[in-house]
Amino acid sequence: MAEQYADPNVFNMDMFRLDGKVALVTGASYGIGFAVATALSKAGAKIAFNDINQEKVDMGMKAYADEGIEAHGYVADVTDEAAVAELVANIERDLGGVDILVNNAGIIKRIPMLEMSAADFRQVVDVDLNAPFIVSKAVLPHMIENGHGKIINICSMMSELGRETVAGYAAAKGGLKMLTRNICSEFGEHNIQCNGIGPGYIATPQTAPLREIQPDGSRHPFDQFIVSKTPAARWGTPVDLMGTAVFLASDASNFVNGQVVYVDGGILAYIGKQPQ
Ligand code: NAP
Ligand code: GCO
Repeated sequence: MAEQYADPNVFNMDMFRLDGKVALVTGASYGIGFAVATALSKAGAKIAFNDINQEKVDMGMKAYADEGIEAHGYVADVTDEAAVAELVANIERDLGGVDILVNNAGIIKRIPMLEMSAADFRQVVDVDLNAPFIVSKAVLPHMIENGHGKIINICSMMSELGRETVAGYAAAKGGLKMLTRNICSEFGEHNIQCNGIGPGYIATPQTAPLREIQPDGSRHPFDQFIVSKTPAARWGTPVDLMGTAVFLASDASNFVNGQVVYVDGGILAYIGKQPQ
């Protein structure tokens, strides 16, 4: 038999399990964050999440309880360094140090660039790029001390492509792809893997304006545009992201680092339907 460089029997499906791990998913009262946290919980992780106000945290806690998940919710603005330090300390007190961080919290402002104020641009970059830096910095010391860690940044198709009206968002998500690569570079030697998930167009409150039914009952033009540009011929749902999140949070991906996995129904690979 040819020399085996590793015993293939080492591989087993428990490598996809997260039992005994503590996961923090930011902005996870609903939407993509809620689905990702639910997936990590189903794989065995203990779940901590935050949102920007108590009302949303309470809403999230009920939603997790309805799924039979014992989540721990905290009020924290991810752009506020002191609030993030307190968040991470409270999680450590309640659950233990964070083993898995999902930087999910995010906002978008759809404004033509010439009408977008610098304050609007800064606010989007603050939440979508500065905050992942802040929260990652807060959890990395424990991961280094523990000798392992997983950071998953929720990037976007806009980490690769631009479009009208999303200058701040595309700049932030492009930067988040490079922050992902930088965390990989700086901490890989500590057995810390930092990867991104790049969702395509996903049906959540964030994209609801792009799917609004028109006054004449027709579908939003952007809705029709996206469906025509996506080989899967549909919008994604948060459920479509759950398997990739578990993979990137688990030991099954310990040699995957600095990558962005696009879960987009093929839209980034497709030039678009030819004119009929
Ligand atoms: P969403 O429905 O707007 O949810 C975003 C979450 O982040 C909300 O819970 C929101 O809380 C929270 N949040 C916003 N600012 C925060 C802050 N400063 N501190 C703490 N929490 C904050 O968005 P989504 O569609 O689920 O998207 C989640 C992530 O996926 C975002 O990073 C988004 O950019 C990214 N993404 C979305 C799509 C898509 O098509 N939906 C595609 C690619 C990437 P509040 O409700 O209290 O504001
Ligand atoms: C938009 C959408 C997109 C999606 C997502 C695509 O206005 O174009 O909100 O930005 O949210 O980021 O990957």
